[in-house]
Amino acid sequence: MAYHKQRYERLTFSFMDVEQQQEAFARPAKYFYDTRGSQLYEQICTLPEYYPYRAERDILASYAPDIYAAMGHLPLVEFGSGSAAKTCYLLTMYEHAGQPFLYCPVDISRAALETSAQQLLAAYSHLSIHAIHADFAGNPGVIRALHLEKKAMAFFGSNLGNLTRAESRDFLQSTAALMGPEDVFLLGVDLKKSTTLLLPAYDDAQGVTAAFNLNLLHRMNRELGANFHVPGFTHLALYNQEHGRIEMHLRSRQAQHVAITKTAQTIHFAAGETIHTENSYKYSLADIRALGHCTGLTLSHTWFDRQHYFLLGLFHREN
Ligand code: AVI
Repeated sequence: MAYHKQRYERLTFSFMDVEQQQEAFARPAKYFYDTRGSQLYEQICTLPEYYPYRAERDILASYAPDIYAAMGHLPLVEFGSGSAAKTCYLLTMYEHAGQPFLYCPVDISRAALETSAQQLLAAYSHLSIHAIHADFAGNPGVIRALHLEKKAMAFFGSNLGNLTRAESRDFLQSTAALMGPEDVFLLGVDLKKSTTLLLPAYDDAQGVTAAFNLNLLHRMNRELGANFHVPGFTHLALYNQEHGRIEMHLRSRQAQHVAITKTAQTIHFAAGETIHTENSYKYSLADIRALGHCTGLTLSHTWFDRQHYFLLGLFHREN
């Protein structure tokens, strides 16, 4: 893979060539996250119904010393780092150790990488950053550019949940292939639970998740020259028991035609027909252990929030 590099004091940036970035997934979650979609997702994370963000943050806030001790003082690579708000709990442990440390955020948003790098370098005097601007989703191997001998890798936010079971296996398998015997992988996973908790988390009273879902239609109108009449669709969230996943759909209120200029298509929707926009898979502890096992990873440590809504699991490579 070809990378461009820029170096500053304590900060290195690597940019992966855009044409080498893969479009590996059938329903890539990334299309939700244009500027408006990213703002709406930030808002979702503050909603009373959306427990996953708070639950994972609470685990990090409560157990950061234990997690850091189990990981060791290894360079920390984070997939989908965003604002790195939760990662700070771990970075603070590294800083308190009083030794130099390296943080390698990987993100699709260059703006998020630049902003967070500036803030982190100002906050932590022992920190150096090597940021990678890349679409890592289908390809965790983008981090080979870092040439790290040993490393800890982290994937927070239950982002694994937006991949199908097969894609999750591929992601973990590719991650395991990057790991040496002393490397570790810290994974945040949303646990299976009652639908009385799950459904409101994806269909909140203020309608923020609905706006996040409907934003896809605004985006298609803008970027693909589509003519979706957005009020002609409603947000639908359901739990698919068989697959163990929340599904988000957009349901057509009436029979209608939509033209998409860029793809030269006209699509007919029957009344009540839905566009399936997102999956958010939920896992049990046994599912996660099994997923690790079939991808060559052993789950060596687990941490839960007080309500057992969410799990942070630490994996080692199986020998
Ligand atoms: C980013 N991802 C883990 C969120 C989730 O819970 O699946 C995306 C989301 N979709 C609706 N609300 C939040």
